[in-house]
Amino acid sequence: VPMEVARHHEHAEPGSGRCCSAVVQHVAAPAAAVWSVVRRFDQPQAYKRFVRSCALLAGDGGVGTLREVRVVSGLPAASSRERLEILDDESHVLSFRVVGGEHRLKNYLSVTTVHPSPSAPTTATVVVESYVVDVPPGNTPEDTRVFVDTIVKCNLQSLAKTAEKLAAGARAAGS
Ligand code: A8S
Repeated sequence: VPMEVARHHEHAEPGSGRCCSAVVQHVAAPAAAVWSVVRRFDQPQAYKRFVRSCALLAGDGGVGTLREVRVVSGLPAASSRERLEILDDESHVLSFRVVGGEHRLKNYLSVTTVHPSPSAPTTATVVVESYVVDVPPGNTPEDTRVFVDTIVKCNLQSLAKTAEKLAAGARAAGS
């Protein structure tokens, strides 16, 4: 991982009872198309399949915005309250923190970065998402990592599909 990328994903050394991981996703669309989907903190349902609905409780999509996400049934969760911590349109960095809700992922913090692919910088993108979270009582760090990695991988695969469709539409329209 280039230094440039690693810099944004250096979470403070997780103490005991915390765990962290990172997921990488390749996308066959330009970084601008991917970022246009990621940056919409008010619309996580545009690509996160576990999100049933999202309402803003404060803010208008900038840093400090608070959202309440309701999740689909079948998960050990009902809702999540999340605060936007970083939204950097130049470096393509978004970070949010979970500040409440009915679920087991206490103190979840994630950072997502969007990079032009080194092999095809104008047409392909690499997305890196890292997180740190408390290990829920009764779970192991490994259990927790498997659970969260699964959700993040699903989200990033769906992000890739969404951005690829968006880019294909833009090409067809001749823009
Ligand atoms: C994200 C990432 C995660 C979301 C988790 C890990 C969550 O929304 C779901 C199930 C839970 O048990 C926790 O970027 C929580 O959204 C799908 C409600 C936080």
